[in-house]
Amino acid sequence: MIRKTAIGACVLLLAAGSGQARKPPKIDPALLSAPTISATPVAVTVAGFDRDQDARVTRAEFDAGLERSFKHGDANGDGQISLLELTGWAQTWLGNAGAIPGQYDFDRDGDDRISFAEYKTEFDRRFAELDKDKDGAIVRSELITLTSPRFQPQQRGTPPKQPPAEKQPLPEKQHN
Ligand SMILES: [Ca+2]
Ligand SMILES: [Ca+2]
Ligand SMILES: [Ca+2]
Repeated sequence: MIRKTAIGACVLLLAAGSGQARKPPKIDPALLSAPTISATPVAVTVAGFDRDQDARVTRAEFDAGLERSFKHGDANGDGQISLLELTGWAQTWLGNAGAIPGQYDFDRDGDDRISFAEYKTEFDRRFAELDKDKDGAIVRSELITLTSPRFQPQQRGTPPKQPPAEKQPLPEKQHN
């Protein structure tokens, strides 16, 4: 009697388990086609330059932020950010030692040191790029990045537009 009940319970558990496996959670197609909202490391840095916390970085706040972050990055205070100092600067201000902008963005004269002029040149370029409406201030909508989904959800019954890559003729194997 007891044994029978135990077996019955096992069967029920198995049934419940397999039932769950057959039904994957439904994914809202709207979520798959929605753009991904993100912020680049430099956008995070620029957002941090907002001194009066009105979520708007003015040119004056930007310039002050440049001086502050440069001085912070120049750990030994010799007026230059060395490559070693740049690693610490990137880790602190960009959130990762390998983030962009890096050595090759800043060091225009290739002397393995970043002067304040070089630092400002790169950040000035970034300011112009970020300030999309050219009003001289950077708001949050100018700091975020919208990325379109890489894979659009396919409509039912629509065949893929391109054949799989392995079935496409390779250019180097074509004969003229
Ligand atoms: Ca230094
Ligand atoms: Ca340099
Ligand atoms: Ca703006």
